[in-house]
Amino acid sequence: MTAGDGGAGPPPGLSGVGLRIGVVRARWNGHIVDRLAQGVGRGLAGLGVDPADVIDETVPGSFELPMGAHILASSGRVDAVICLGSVIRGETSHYELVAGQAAAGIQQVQLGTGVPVAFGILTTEDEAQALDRSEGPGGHNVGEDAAVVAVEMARLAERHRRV
Ligand code: DLZ
Repeated sequence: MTAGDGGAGPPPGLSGVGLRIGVVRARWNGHIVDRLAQGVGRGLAGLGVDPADVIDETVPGSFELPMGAHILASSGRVDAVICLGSVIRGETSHYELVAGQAAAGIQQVQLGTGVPVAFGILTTEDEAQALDRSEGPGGHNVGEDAAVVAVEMARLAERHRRV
């Protein structure tokens, strides 16, 4: 998260060392989602998450992201899940349905399972906006933001877990 994008940035000292993170990627608009996944990789690595602790899965489209997240979140194998997708209004006849159901489903999964699920889905007017929000190193990449969210929320859950 960078200044000016509305994000507050990671809390000081945030560390992902030892966390296991699930990443669910939609194959629809795969060229955009690949860029988001690269951002996730950079974000998690920057916080010390071991790549061997990242479980990667794909689903057909953003509509299936909540189900993919639910499968990983309820597996007991991950501390948080990151969902990655791209829904482009100009190219999607039922944009509101796909984007809305993905968002509502993801919230339902994290509240239902207690495992944090980060929303890394771009919902844009056109492809140019999607490219702009999934930039390479040094640029703004929503995948990188989602990595920080996943680690921060996993740590929050960990601090309040009943033993
Ligand atoms: C069908 C569809 C459409 C039109 N657009 C998108 C999109 O922009 N982004 C996305 O991730 N998925 C899209 N899909 C696919 C749906 O998410 C879903 O995979 C199918 O409707 C099958 O359930």
